[in-house]
Amino acid sequence: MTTTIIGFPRIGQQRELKFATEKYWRKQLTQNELLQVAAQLRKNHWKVQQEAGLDLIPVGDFSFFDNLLDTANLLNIVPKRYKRLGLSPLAEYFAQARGYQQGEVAVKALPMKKWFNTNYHYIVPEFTTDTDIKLVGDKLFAELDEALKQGINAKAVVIGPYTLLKLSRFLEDTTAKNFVPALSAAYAEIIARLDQKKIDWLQIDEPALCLDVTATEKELFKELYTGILTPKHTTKVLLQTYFGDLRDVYQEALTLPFDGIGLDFLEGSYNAELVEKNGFPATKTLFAGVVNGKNVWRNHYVTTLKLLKELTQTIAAPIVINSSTSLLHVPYSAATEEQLPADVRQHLAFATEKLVELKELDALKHDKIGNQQFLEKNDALFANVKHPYNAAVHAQSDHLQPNDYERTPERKERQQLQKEEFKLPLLPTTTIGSFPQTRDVRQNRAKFRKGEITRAQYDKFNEEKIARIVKIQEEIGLDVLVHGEYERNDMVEYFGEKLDGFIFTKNGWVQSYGTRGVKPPIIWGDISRTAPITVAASVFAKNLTAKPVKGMLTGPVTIFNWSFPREDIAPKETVTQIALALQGEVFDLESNGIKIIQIDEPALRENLPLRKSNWNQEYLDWAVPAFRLVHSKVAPTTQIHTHMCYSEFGDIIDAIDQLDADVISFEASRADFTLIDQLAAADFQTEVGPGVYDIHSPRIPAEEEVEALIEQIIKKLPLDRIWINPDCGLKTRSEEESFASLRNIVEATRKVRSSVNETN
Ligand code: THG
Ligand code: ZN
Repeated sequence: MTTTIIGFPRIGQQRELKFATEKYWRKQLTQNELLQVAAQLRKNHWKVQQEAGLDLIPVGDFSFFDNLLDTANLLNIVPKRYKRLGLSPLAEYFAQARGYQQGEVAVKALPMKKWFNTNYHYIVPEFTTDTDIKLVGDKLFAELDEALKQGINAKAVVIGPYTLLKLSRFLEDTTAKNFVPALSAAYAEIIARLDQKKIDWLQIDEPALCLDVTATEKELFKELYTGILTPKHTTKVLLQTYFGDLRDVYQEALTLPFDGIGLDFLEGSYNAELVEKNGFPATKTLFAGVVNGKNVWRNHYVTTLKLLKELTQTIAAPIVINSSTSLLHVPYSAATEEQLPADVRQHLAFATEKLVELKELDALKHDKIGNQQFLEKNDALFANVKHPYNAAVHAQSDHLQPNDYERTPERKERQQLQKEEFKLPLLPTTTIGSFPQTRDVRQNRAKFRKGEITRAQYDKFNEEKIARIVKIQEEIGLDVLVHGEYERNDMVEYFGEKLDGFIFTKNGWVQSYGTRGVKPPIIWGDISRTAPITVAASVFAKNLTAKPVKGMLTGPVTIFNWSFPREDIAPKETVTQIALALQGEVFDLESNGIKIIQIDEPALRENLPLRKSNWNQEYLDWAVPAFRLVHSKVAPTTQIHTHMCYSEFGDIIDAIDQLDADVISFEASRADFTLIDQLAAADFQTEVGPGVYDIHSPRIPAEEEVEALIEQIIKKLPLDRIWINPDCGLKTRSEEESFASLRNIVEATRKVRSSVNETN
């Protein structure tokens, strides 16, 4: 049997690619130097895979920013406004990913979106009438040459045309259909080039086939691949799917002349049934995704071998043992996490450990003599695992009653009580919570972590920051203030660190977008809160001002979704434990006089199952109650806010309303009013703050511009249920930009208020 993976993390064990790229952006590194770093990283990563004994090694999975952007550029799908800049290919590539500004010339970046149900983001390609698809790029072929020279058994990797079309934007009345012949021709040409290089396999990634596929989309899929696979070729073509099952196009995939089909047997557990029911032709190779590319736990060999055995018994086709997804979604190696207790670390498998697992599974599959020992060792690991058990947590979660999830009185009545309580002006203004994490703030944290300053010194610095930002917010004239979140690194990592039941890596970075990464906490035991987390900072801020100060928490669903979850218990159980811990924090904030509490759920949307039919049962049915559990027992006059961003919310508006928060702020500054129209149409009951300032852009919105935007919003939504705020936290912006923008927002709001009052 053969082993392979779908892709390998590319940022480097020490995030070398991140640091080199950012240096290049700051002009501290030449293009050549950056290219050198990248080539060295590829070389190392291929070597690691080769030495681990992997048979087929992916090439083309490397990227300076994003693979979908790479694929678009390979095929000349580059909007004119970037081409017009006349830059080098690499600079033009980064201009699309990050925007470009040089003197008067400014071009915005292409939009970025969540990659399926992961925390990775892709760049959205754009098709217009003048998009001229042809194979122009050299990246894939140059990387293959590098790999071949190094003696690597390379499997070429690209993202497929179906997924490309599904994730792109179509402007100027173009549709996906317009581009089918040109795309088919271009992919066929890729295969022809690989033929010349005598590449054995081309892996075409088509995760979008695991979404719901309509009849029209099915035709699109068939048409694309009939065109691609018809010309004669010797390089074998693998249709690689992941993140779900192939139920809607399984027959079509079998019928089309693919040489291999890659199925994810973990997230797409239904795939096993598909194979069993419909068979799998002996003329194709099955790439069986059995080692989890999205979680950090060791593979349980007994279970995996059982699945592989069933497959071998059902089908006559050759089987390649594969990861279930690219390993992009897990950190590089657990071997260097020496600070973790050995009994915990032995359960972890990051990217490099997963390579070993693939090899061991392969050996076991062949029943080689002497292998029994690592099967037994692996089994013992699972037999002896001890996730910390917290009886008090179970006592609490086992006794939850329906009314623990019901807040009373109903929202309409609360809205009245809260208007009397806070006496806020019409169109109250606020921020999302974080203020810029300036260099000194990060340095202070770094010093504390290294033990260079004491806890008291660390806290004092942050208190001075809080005092300063409270004053600045008062001066700007905001109505509901925040403390600024200077004490937080990441909104999930911070809470994970304070809650019992999580473990942390030193270097477990996972790419989130471009050069940015996150270090997801790992859920290891039952979760509980041992002490107040945010109370001191919020109360400190509250005591400095007569205005209301909003307490800031990350919600249970987001903490869960942005962590690596346990697999021995259901998501519902873990998320309930997190919710109960946060409920304690909410009570403590409330009893310490914090009467407005925001519980952020930016990641609520992203873990929705890929198929709509599974949304409720598999997800919303536990996600929505978890949020409600956190806040349902507060006083009617305590105002609960939430915040969401990074996604489109149109199709889950009802679920959001059912969170039963009093106020929600949204990322909605894309200047089109889609979301606002959708909210109006759904008769949305939660008070809403649609973002009026796009914090992802360095541009400061003019007062008139914000005023015009607010005028539009108040025409569409009930006036007494609108809040005015930026569209996300200000953490990544400069203070100069943030303060100027907030001033303009507050001023614009005042103007609208007085014009509303005049007409009334
Ligand atoms: N936290 C977590 N996941 C997230 C976000 C988050 N996923 C979605 C979205 N936000 C992704 N956005 C970002 C934005 C900035 C950074 C990471 C993800 C970032 N990272 C620093 C870096 O890579 O240099 C690391 C910061 C650190 O030292 O902790 O700036 O907010 N969990
Ligand atoms: Zn946000």
